Amino acid sequence: VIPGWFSEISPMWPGEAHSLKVEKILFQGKSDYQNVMVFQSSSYGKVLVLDGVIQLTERDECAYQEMITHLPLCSIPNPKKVLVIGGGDGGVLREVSRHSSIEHIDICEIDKMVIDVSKQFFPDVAVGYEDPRVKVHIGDGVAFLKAVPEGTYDAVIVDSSDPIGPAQELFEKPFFSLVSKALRPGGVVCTQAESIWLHMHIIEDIVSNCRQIFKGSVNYAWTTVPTYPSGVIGFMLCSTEGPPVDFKHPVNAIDAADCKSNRPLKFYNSEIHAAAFCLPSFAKKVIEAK
Ligand code: AAT
Repeated sequence: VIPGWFSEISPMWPGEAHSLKVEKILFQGKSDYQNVMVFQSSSYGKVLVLDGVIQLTERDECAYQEMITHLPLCSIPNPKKVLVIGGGDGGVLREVSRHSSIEHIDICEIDKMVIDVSKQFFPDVAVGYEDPRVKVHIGDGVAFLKAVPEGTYDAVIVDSSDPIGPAQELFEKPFFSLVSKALRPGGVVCTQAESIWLHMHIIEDIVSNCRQIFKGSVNYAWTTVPTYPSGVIGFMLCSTEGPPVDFKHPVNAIDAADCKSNRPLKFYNSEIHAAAFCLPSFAKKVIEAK
């Protein structure tokens, strides 16, 4: 460990640790679920860390939040009802809000401290909470889904932390089953699905579970996020049986009217949407074989 630097050390990426130079620690706390820390870095702006793992930095959060949101929402016409699981920082809410067809957004985040800290230190991310269509539920995503009537949502976005800690169940088969029941026919889910460089075994399991559960389509997409382990992160995108969804050809492009605020999209566009589904050969072999 280098003095004055934050190093992201975890058994989920043994033998490597990305480091950021720390200017100042702004917050340190312990919630019922995890250690929460915010620091000012010298090159990526403020950084939110949970149990030693980077959740977002001001500089590159756009890549993750825009992709995890618009990959699913631009793949279906007129999304109206959306559920976000995790995502306590509010960034996914901010992105969902851009879609003018949206009528209602539920968010189920387990840790209220993440929401409070984000409102205090990341106002440009937590701005998502200002949308009156948002309804906040504090609790576990699995328990929340158990109480959701069948066919409620057009889309579910699972912005979850890694499967060590409170998010473990969000990577397991029963969870995907609950998600599929909560979706309408032809509804879509997009879940945080780790890195093709580090976690092919986890991805393999997710893909094989999803192929059993989602009778529409099952796809893997990925993007670059420099401060996530290995610099890339992927998403599992699936649809339920019903009107077919072709994720690779977005039908609901975000237009200028959806970015009417002074917050234009920084990362997402229709070309990068289609490109996100192109996989390196080593990953394609495993994912398509499942
Ligand atoms: N948008 C920032 C990225 C995240 S945040 C993940 C969120 O999921 C956290 O706020 C965490 O408290 C919440 N969470 C974890 N488990 C649950 C659960 N069971 N139910 C509801 N919310 C939960 C993801 C960063 C990815 C990091 C990649 N290395």
